[in-house]
Amino acid sequence: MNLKSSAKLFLLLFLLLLVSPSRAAQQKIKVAIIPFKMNVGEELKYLRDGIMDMLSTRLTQGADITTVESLVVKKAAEGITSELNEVIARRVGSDLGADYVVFGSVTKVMESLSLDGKVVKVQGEEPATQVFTQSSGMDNVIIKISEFSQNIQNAILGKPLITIPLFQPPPQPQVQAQYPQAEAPGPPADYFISKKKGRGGEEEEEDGFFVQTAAAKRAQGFWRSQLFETELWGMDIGDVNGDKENEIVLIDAHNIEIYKKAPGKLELVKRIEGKFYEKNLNVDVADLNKNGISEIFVSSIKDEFVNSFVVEFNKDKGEYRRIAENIPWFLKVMDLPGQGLTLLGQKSGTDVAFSGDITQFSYKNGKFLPDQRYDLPRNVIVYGFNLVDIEKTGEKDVLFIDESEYLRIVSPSGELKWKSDDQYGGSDKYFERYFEKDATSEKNISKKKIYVQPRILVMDTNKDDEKEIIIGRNDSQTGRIFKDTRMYHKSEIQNLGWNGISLVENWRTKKIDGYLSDFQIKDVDNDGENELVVAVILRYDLMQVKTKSTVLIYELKTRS
Ligand SMILES: [Ca+2]
Ligand SMILES: [Ca+2]
Ligand SMILES: [Ca+2]
Ligand SMILES: [Ca+2]
Repeated sequence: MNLKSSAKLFLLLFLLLLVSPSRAAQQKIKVAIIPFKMNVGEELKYLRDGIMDMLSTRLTQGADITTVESLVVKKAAEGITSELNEVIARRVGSDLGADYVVFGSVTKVMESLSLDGKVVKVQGEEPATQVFTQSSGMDNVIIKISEFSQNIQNAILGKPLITIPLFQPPPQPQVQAQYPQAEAPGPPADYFISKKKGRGGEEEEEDGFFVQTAAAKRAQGFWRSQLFETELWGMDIGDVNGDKENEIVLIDAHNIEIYKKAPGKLELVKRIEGKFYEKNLNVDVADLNKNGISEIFVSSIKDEFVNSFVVEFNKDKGEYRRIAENIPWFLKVMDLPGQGLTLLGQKSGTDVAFSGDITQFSYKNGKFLPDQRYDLPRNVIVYGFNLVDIEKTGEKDVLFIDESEYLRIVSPSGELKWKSDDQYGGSDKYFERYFEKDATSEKNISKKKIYVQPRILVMDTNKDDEKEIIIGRNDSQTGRIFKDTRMYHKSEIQNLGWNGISLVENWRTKKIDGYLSDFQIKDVDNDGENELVVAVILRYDLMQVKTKSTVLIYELKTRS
């Protein structure tokens, strides 16, 4: 577990402590929580207090339960000299005047955290109720602690134990929506802002405080999906089961889920569980082997090495399976000028995370094989870049987000044509790599976070036969000063066009409350028109404890 997520966990746990209600005990069930045994490394020791705090908060929520003051329990627990068991727990509970005693341990197994608890009724000789949960990886620890705490309460109240699904919509989202509800009635609001410096030929008209181009009028509102109890790290759209309708493919750090757009929600079609030791970075969907079913290209990290794979639905067997795996390339599917959808790859080097030329793959004899190399500037990475024939000369200029997150356009010969004044992209999706001694480190080995920039689209979004550039940006409250501490809380998507000397804004979405992790412009609801579809992580939803994600869908079609 890295420092950033540790700090995040701590912050969340701390905030939970703040909302812990202290009510007078009145005919309430009294519970003593004995500090858990920590079988974890030093770096996770702080978790104990956090878990204890969360336990007592959750225990008392919505139930007539009160807890014995933690310092009092601590003091009593110090007197325990032998291994804690039910008998001793009953004795301690009795001394403290408690009705129930909770004790247990937290154990780190590989990259997972195991929470083992026992709930002992002090009176009588009822056997203890065991409560157990395990996180897969360290990413879902908070959800699991929350589940564990809920189950301790359930055990005391004699209710059945529950499992909070990591990647499934809750039956009814309980969070106060930060967005208009899905299929909300009433007139659609205008969620787009546009500027006067639109592309030539666009009609401009006054509308309130903004001068809008006709393009801006195309987007009139957005729809929000249910919440997902995970961090969505990537998203793409395509017909992945061959029924001629598009599905939406979502990935979190370990799993793939396929949904279809249904009235009011995204409906789960298939969940493809991944391995906890695989860390997904990017997903693209395209039918590159031309069999009528789109493949799912997942760039993934295993033991800090690139280990990508391709999943495709097999119609005969009726199942999704990996048609290629252990691919040592970062993969990306892009719609390139003059050649259409193309699979690109880039390797990882020993001294740099992304090394070597961006290479085009072709499908031959049932295999995706590296083929033609692109001669691109050295610092161009396969993520956060695209090719665009900006001046329509037939030359493919390179558009990319540079190391400082400025957008650059570079000619094929390497000449800088344009650089943005504002920063774009911005990602806190990363993987970690160990590198041999570098100038910035005293040690022989240093660990670095490698951030993966979100996609840049180049396409005609308004059917005027001119391509636009669609790019996302995440805003940070702390700015981008601290390289390893990124706290993005708001985001937006911009549609840019080339006016002959620079890229100018046609329109942008209004600010989105959350971290933009991926987006796509495709026909997500199968009505023949493309939508702008955005995956958002609602990370600052502190009171809710759990990280949630959602998908926004913006209509782009022109309204008459
Ligand atoms: Ca389909
Ligand atoms: Ca296919
Ligand atoms: Ca256009
Ligand atoms: Ca559509």
